[in-house]
Amino acid sequence: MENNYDADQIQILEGLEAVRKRPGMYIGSTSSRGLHHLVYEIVDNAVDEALAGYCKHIKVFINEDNSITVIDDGRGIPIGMHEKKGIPAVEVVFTILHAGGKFGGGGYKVSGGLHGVGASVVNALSNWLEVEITREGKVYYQRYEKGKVVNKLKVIGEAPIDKSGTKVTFLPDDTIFEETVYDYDTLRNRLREMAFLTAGLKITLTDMRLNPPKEREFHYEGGIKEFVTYINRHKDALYDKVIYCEGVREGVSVEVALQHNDSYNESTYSFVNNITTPEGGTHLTGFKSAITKVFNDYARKNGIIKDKDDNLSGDDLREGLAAIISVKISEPQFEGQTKQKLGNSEARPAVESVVTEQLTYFLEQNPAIAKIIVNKAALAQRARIAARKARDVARKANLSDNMALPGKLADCSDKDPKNCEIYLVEGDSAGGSAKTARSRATQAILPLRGKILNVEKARIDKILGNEEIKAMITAFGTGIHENFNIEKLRYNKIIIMTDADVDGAHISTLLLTFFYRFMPDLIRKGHVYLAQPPLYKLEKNKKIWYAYSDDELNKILEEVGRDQNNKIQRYKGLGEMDAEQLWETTMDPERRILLRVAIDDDDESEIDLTFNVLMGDKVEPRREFIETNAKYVKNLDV
Ligand code: 28G
Repeated sequence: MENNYDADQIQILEGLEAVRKRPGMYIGSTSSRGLHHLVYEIVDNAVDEALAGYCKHIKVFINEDNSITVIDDGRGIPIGMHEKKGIPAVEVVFTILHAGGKFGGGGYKVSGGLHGVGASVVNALSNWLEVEITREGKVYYQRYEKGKVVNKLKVIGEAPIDKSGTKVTFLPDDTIFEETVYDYDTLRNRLREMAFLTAGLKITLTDMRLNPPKEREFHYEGGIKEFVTYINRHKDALYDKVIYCEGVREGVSVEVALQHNDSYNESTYSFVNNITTPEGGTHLTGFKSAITKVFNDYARKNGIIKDKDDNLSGDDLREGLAAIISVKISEPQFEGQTKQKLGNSEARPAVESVVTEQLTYFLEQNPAIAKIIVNKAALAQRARIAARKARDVARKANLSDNMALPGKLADCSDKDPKNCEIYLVEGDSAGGSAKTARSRATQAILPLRGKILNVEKARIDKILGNEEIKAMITAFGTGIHENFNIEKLRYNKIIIMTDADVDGAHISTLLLTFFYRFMPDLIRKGHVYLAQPPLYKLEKNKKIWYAYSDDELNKILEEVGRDQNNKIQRYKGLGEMDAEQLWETTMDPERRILLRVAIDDDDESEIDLTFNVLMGDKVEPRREFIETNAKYVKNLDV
């Protein structure tokens, strides 16, 4: 990126009042998202100073009052008089709305860019903002309120001559933002991403609202190579090395890192100027075509494929791929509804050229790795052909109106989906009790036998051939993937009912993974629930209590007294309850507890990772998710 700053490039557009009138134009929204955006604007400026080669460490603090402090050890924002404006440069940075490279057509903010741009927007939307600059042996200070200067820039102290940097503290304006409480995890995730994207830069985040304060440090000497290792951290990589390519073509700087794992899903994330582009664009297209071309050329040159018809498709080659594509462009153009797709035509050949050259070289140097990747793609190719057949069968089934419902399903009699719910029950015996217990009019029961297929670990042909999965698809009625239609959903609630043990939790997550991958709108629209069977039954003097946790059992015992008349039964599974008990404790809409499964759409990519983690081979992280990740499971007061 450009190193030196050209003052003439700054165009003065309008006053900060415009920002306060229409904040959405500048930061997208005034919701929690916009609130967090303020931090990214300030941190971006510090990161630019790091990219310029002068800043090594950025510290971010969430203060007790939900103000934010950012400190960098860069050169310090210049304090000299700005020629045209006759005020110190730092004051220009914080009080004048810049065009810079940041505001594209219509004034919408479209990208990260050059120094100082965005700081004035943060200032305009803050109750107050204070900046402290250490430079040339002195510490300078200025304060603003709602974007307006409170005091002239003044010297407030001395500093060693070799010390420099910038410190900014601001309190978002609570008359502008709907939400003013910062979320630690949201900031942590973004700062971690920034650290991955800027090799060598150290970023620390400290939450001062806690006692003791919570601190995390992100520092990756390997940059996006380590990002790829992180994506694959709970998976089995197919080979040890992370493949890395970098270069500059026609002003576009390109960095790519990739490594395959043994799963069947692709996790490719693309960025432009450190901003994620979930809809891809020209840089991603360049990457994909390079991958396809280089591997096919390699396979043909080495006699692995001969016929033209045998070409490995891009999808085959990207099966199980984890990759980061990071480009830096001086004037990025964003397209699409949400402006999240890179449009610059020069990015495609830039990425294509860098990846083609360096990947070709890498494969020649590492024939064993080349062979592993090509073999995996060849397997994927065969599965793809089998899957197309299976999908055709599934599609035909989708089209026919009176699809045969699965034999194991005990359907309800009410035909209005609004009133209906389906219980997915672990095991035939619990399924039997549930059939007896249920309220026939509105509750359908589908017993599921044994372990559910892990859709993260199986190819599509096998998934669509699986009996339990076929039974669920036909029972729900919605179809899957691009054929999914929520209007056809036959039940308002889909309730997963498994044993209250680790195996049961595992089955639940396997089912959730299937829904998430094949019919995510079921979860998004709030149709998926987890039943909560009790863990304990306490019987005393002919009276019965059920407890759903150890804590609850202890509370009940405190109340009734701990003595020999207590008969405590620990339920190991649903099968130990008779139909009546199952009804009373877990199925009766008046008494049961249901947890609704939710996806935080703000955080989709992170969820994607979470689900990958969840369903990977390694058992430990999966259990950790089950036991601790309550975020996606919200308690419903029924
Ligand atoms: C801690 C919170 C956020 C920053 C710098 C360093 C320079 C700079 C920033 O220049 C261009 C020029 C004058 C207004 C550049 C210092 C060249 C030489 C810099 C930050 C615009 C901006 N020495 N560090 N901006 N000026 N850190 N951290 O914002 O006219 S912004």
